[in-house]
Amino acid sequence: DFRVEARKGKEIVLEKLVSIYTSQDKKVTIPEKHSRMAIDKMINYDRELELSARAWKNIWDELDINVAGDRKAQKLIRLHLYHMLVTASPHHKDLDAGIPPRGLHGEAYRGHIFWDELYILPLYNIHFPEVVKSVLMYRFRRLDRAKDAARENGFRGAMFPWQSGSDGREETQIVHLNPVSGKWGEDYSRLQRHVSLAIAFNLCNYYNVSGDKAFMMKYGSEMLFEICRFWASKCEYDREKEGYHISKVMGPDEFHEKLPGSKEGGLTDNAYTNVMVSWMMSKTIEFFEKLGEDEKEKLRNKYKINDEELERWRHISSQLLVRVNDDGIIEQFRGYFDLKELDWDAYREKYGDIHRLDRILKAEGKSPDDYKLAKQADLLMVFYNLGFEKADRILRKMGYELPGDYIRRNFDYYIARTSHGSTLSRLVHADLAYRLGDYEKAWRMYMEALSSDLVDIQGGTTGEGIHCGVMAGTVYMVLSVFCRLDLSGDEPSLCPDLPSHWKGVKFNFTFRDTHFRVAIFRETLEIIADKSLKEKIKVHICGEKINLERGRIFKMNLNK
Ligand code: IFM
Repeated sequence: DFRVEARKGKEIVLEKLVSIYTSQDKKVTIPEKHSRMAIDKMINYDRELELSARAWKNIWDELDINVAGDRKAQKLIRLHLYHMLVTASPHHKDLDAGIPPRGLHGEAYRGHIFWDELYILPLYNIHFPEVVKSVLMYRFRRLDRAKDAARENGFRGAMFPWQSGSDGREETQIVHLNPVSGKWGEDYSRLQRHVSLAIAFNLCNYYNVSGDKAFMMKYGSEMLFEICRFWASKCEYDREKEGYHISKVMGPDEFHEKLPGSKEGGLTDNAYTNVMVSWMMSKTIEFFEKLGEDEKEKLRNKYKINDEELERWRHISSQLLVRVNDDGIIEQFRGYFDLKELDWDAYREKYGDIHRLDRILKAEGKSPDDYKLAKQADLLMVFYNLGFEKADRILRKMGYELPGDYIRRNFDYYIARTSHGSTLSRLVHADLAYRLGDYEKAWRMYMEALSSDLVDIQGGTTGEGIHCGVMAGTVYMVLSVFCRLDLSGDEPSLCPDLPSHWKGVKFNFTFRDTHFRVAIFRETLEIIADKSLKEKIKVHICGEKINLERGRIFKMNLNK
């Protein structure tokens, strides 16, 4: 209650200053005490605003991407950056929290953590690796729960949950309400065991970009080993085919939960899962082999890793089975090729918006399991995650000889059968279409992805929270696809391929403790390593190896 002497015509201003602390923050033991202390230190609203603006500027100056020649894309990229920053920023580095798919903006999925960090963390890796480390530590703290889950289900290693909350147990729903029919149905989505592959993928990316070996020795390696152990125990050897099957899983395409008519959930040899398991096992072996002898010894003793187990992972990694037809199309899962084709035009004509075809079909008394259709990219995620060359290497290592244009063929085949029922889907297809040189299609899909939350593309889901995967992914795509920034090797590499109407892009990134500023124009590229422990820094620009001198701008003509 305030008692104020009021006078006619004289304005009265009340300022309310609030301070919030949480016991989830490791540095905070008594939240109320911290809040009171903070309030006591506050002078007034204007001063707080000034401090806040300053803190924002420091973060923003690092993260901003400046696009010349496309006001709409620029605004949307900044909108996405803003919403990602209010969800996770360096201020959160000491929190025991993952990044929920719908940010801190709404209640969809009850704040559960899924695999969406796979799309989100690349952006944080290059600016705020401490945030990535903290998100990976959130998983590490729940590793024991994942080990229990593996054990309870008859496996070894660690089986991370598809959807989880603070205690790390599996919290995915087992029934699903179809708003089209008003009926409840079974939900097998917890069989998306590929969530642990996303964790392994994020671990490997973090390690490569940050070079944080101490983290890997103490935490990351255990997670990688336990995830490998889980998958090794899930593989079944087929003597006849001389290869390994993985069954009872779902891929990222949530429309397919089981084979037609089956009473049991899960599919066999989901190509995305099998290829990513192969990738992960070889990556884990590579990580181990690159360590020094002392380090290896430490991990051998601590985690009981021996040559026999490494050999088994090597064997599995080269013998996982997928099926490829005569046209070079990799089957999404065993049995997909036998499914019925859907009359897409008829459904579009009848329903208009068919992005949730699963609900439409179920309401008609049919099952999406019976058709060749997908909610979102599944097999194609392999190429999104690993890039064309690495994915190709893995497939060849697994023993598959594919036609020269098989990526294009698989892209055309699967995109024609995808309804984009997840906002993540357009992002992935836009990325691949651009890399394949399908610029018009790519740009259309990119702009749809970039506008997802602005226009509430799914007709109502934005109100339940923004979509972090597509937000962070569309921002990172500017760097990874339009500028071809590749940080998967030992040195950064760039080779711009800007959208034809863009005049230029400026951005920053950090790779293994060296901070870079980049300005790309239609004809030239400028790069400077402005902060580094090294004096000479190697980068690759359009195939050319460049030795940068710390603090000196390097200019390159892109028309050479
Ligand atoms: O993780 C995603 C999934 O891939 C598609 N459905 C929504 C989930 C949460 O964003």
